[in-house]
Amino acid sequence: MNRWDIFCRVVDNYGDIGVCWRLSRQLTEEQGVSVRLWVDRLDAFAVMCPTVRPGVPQQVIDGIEICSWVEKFPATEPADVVIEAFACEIPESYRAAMAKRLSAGPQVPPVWINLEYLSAEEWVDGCHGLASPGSETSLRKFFYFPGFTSDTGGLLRERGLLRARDAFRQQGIRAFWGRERFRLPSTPRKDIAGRASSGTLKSHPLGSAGREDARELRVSLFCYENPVLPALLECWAAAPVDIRLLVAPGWPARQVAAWCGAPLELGDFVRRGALTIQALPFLPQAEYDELLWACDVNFVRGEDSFVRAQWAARPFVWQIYPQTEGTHLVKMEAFLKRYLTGFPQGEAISDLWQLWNEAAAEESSRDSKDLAIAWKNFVSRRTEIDQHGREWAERLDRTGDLANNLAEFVMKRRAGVSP
Ligand code: TRH
Repeated sequence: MNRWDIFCRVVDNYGDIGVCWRLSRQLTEEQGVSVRLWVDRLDAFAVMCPTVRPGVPQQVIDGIEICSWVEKFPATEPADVVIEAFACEIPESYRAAMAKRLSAGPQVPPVWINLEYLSAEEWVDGCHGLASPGSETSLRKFFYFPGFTSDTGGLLRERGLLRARDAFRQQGIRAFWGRERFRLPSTPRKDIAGRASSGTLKSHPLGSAGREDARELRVSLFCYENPVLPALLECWAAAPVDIRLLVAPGWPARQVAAWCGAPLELGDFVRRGALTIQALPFLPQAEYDELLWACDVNFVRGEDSFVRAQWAARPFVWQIYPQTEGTHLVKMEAFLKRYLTGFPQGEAISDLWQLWNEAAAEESSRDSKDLAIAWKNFVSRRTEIDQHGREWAERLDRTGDLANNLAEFVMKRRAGVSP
């Protein structure tokens, strides 16, 4: 029961490894089990966890054995619990070794789990924990769904996360904004003055000193390609309050740079009108959490940052991972239905989210005026959304956390209890 193998294929982006890494650490630290994490792209993993050495096939980090998942899979004894993250299909030879262990007799067979993607759709409750059909006599694979109700596996949430968040807000914020990478220098490092625009480039009026107390709106940006982003940037540049935009690398930085008309490099900051843009590096997961706790509004995407924004309990805007035929929009609606229940100002959230996501899915017929209005409504309801976010996080907290629920689920399967 104590040895777990987690298999992760990095499809694209960072969500798959982000979830697997978080789960591995939580199982190790909180459940006291020993985890081997098999990853096919150590280079992608190293972006998130710089202590990972991509060329090293086996290494131990934070008590977790990180193994390179190579095509020619090495012979190895299967673990007691085998997690296939997001239907990544474990190697054939490994599966054969699991079956061998099953046929060997009195030994308890491994508990084999497919950890699914997160969805708020209603069918998830009925499918969570089911075994693959027709597998009664052989190895059974269980489908484990994260989710938002107590009939699902819940969400990943480290023990003490909400207490750490609250303590950070009380005592840590000032020091956070004073850190080198978040501090603003007194003059911009990049001159985009040549760009044809109605705005002006200025140095930040306050420089690095006193920023913690400044009454600017701080917004973090982590998104996919999004055709309405330029319209939002225009809207922020013309805003009546100062806005500081903290931009993640990759798609966010590339699109913001295109709008600025110049590359946005690490440590750069540019100012146009009311908007100050600051380019960030890819942060370690724990520091990214702090960024979400520290900002007034968070733009997040995919799965893991979306969940972290909910634990941060600050107003957030989600760009869901785009799928063909608008399937993702159905999933977003399913989430909004749960999230906005009992919140009378829900339209302030759903209007902005819909524009942010629909426009990315199709050539939007709606113009930037719609977006400016939606943003204005959203930001003017910030206090109510903030309060709602806190209540929502407390509600989610009561459904327990995924790592703990998973450990209990495994224990029951071992004891022969049916799901
Ligand atoms: O990177 P993503 O777009 O991942 C996506 C989704 O998971 C999607 O569901 C999946 O199908 C697809 O990948 C293959 O977004 P996500 O899920 O938010 O993952 C990003 C991870 O990166 C998350 O763990 C947070 C982390 N992160 C940092 O650690 N530091 C950072 O600076 C940033 C911006 C993110």
